[in-house]
Amino acid sequence: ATLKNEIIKRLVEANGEPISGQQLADEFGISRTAIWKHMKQLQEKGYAFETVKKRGYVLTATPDTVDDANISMALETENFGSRIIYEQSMTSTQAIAHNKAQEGAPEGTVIICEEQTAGRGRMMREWKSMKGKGIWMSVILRPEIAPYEAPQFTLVAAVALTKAIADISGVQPEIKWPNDLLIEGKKCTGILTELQADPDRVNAIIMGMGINVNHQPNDFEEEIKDIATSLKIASGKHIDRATLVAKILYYLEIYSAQYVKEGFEPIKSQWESYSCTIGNRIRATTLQDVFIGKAIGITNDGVLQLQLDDGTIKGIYSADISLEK
Ligand code: BTX
Repeated sequence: ATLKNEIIKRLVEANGEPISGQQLADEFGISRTAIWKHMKQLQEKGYAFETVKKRGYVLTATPDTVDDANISMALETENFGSRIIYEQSMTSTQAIAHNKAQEGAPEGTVIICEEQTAGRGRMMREWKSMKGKGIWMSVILRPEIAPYEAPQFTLVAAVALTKAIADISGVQPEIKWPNDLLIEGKKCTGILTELQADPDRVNAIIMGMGINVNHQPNDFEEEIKDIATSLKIASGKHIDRATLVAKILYYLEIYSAQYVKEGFEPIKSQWESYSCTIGNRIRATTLQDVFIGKAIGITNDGVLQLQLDDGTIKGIYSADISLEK
């Protein structure tokens, strides 16, 4: 798979200049027949080439997929995304990422697909993952942190996602604590942070991200059509998903490294500037209780600070929140 990615990358960099099969064969140290076989397989995946007589191949089209070749050619990371596991259909990228992490997959490994048949949110809720329309991916992170710090990674990912989406689509989502991105009050993105840990040490964070990208209003299932939106609906344009994936990995790599080195504080101010939660009166539904009050901030640990009507301040670690009039 990696060699095919390299071939595609080489043809993209050639920028319309034909490259001969012989030249590719020499550069990659394989036979012309082997190159030809790779080209044929790439064509089957939706890549198109023009063959300029005697002079070689020109890449003329890439498929509208999030396959590894498409993502690789847009990558600008040091390490994240150097290993990409891609399939048309998966049960849940999160489930597969858990297995791969257990088997020792390195930091920055990406699991991504066109369609999930059993995508999930928090507390085993369902996450709708329509074929070819969104980004359904999990990234394996291996930060040297204690398990209690892991929830902050949801906030780190939220900042990375917000910046990547704004860069690529031109639309700036708002962060709804803890794990949603909204555009005009509707959900375009959900984040699911899961852990593999010993009592005092994180072995892996499985960072799941679901982004509605090219859905039209009619694409949303009945259950979510009133609460969901997509980047296409918000921006009015078709978004190249592979380019967006590459941008997400770029910011995720930067911000997770910064978090490990400097802690949450430098990222917190960015998080607050994108948040639509802070300053509002909200209802927080935890597993045991409901709290109503004004969200006045998050702590350096990422805990939501809620000022209740009697003036006391309650730290909320995990909850579903909604705006309260
Ligand atoms: P959550 O529990 O905060 O939100 C789940 C809720 O969001 C659902 O109950 C439903 O109301 C609503 N919902 C479901 N699908 C969508 C959608 N496509 N758009 C908007 N709203 C929706 C949020 O959980 C975390 C979701 C993470 C999803 C990623 S996808 C890649 C990875 N693999 C996997 O199985 N999950 C993660």
